[in-house]
Parts: sequence; structure tokens; C-alpha cells
Amino acid sequence: MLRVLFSAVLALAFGSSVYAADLDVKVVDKACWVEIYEDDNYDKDDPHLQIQGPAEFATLKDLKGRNWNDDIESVIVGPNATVKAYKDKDFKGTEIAFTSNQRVPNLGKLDMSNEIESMRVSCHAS
Ligand SMILES: [Ca+2]
Ligand SMILES: [Ca+2]
Ligand SMILES: [Ca+2]
Repeated sequence: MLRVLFSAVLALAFGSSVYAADLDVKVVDKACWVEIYEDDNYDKDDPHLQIQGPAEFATLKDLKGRNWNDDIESVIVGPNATVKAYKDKDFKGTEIAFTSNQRVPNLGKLDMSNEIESMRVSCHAS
């Protein structure tokens, strides 16, 4: 009851158009991300990048100005993210799935070192 009244007052105060626009604001899930590393063992001295999800990349040719194709050697997956990665561009070739909170210090153990060329990052509340 109070909530309805509050909404009505807001609508009166700011106009219904502003109130409606406010509902369109996209909420960023701060726990939905994946970190990719050019070297193994999450070496922060070499190029590394955190990608906010949800996102999909048919090629990794230009992620924040760098060509990441066939160059990722370790990954860390955030709590609310899952990742599918592919050996070829356009989500083709061998597919590998990473689960929430997964840490892979050496993709070579999964036969994916310096092989990934496309990727999907999905979000879900944990
Ligand atoms: Ca290094
Ligand atoms: Ca590399
Ligand atoms: Ca490849």
C-alpha cells in the first residue's frame, strides 16, 4: 500500500515519462565476468583482460584494441558467469565449457592453449 502510494507520488513529482525511462536502466551483474590471460598461471605481467558478461565474440581479433585470437593460456571465471570457448571463430571447432568460479591455470592441459578464437559469456545469479 505504502509502495503504491510512493510510486504515485514519484510519478506526480517527476512525470510518468521519466519514471518509465528509469525502469529501462540495465543492471550490470558485477559477478558476471571472465578474466583472460595471454600467459599461463594468470601472469599479470603479460596482457590480461576482464570481460563483463553477458557478451559474445565471434572473433577475439579486437578485444580492447588487442588481438586475442589463439593467444589465451589461462582463465578465471566469475561467480555468476559461465563461458563457452571455441577453437575457431564464429563459435566453431572444438568447444569447451567453463563453469562459475572455475580457474584454469594452464589451458594446455585441456588441449586449448593458444587456440581459442571465439567465446560466449552467459550470466546467471548464483
Ligand atoms: Ca609471462
Ligand atoms: Ca599466449
Ligand atoms: Ca584456433
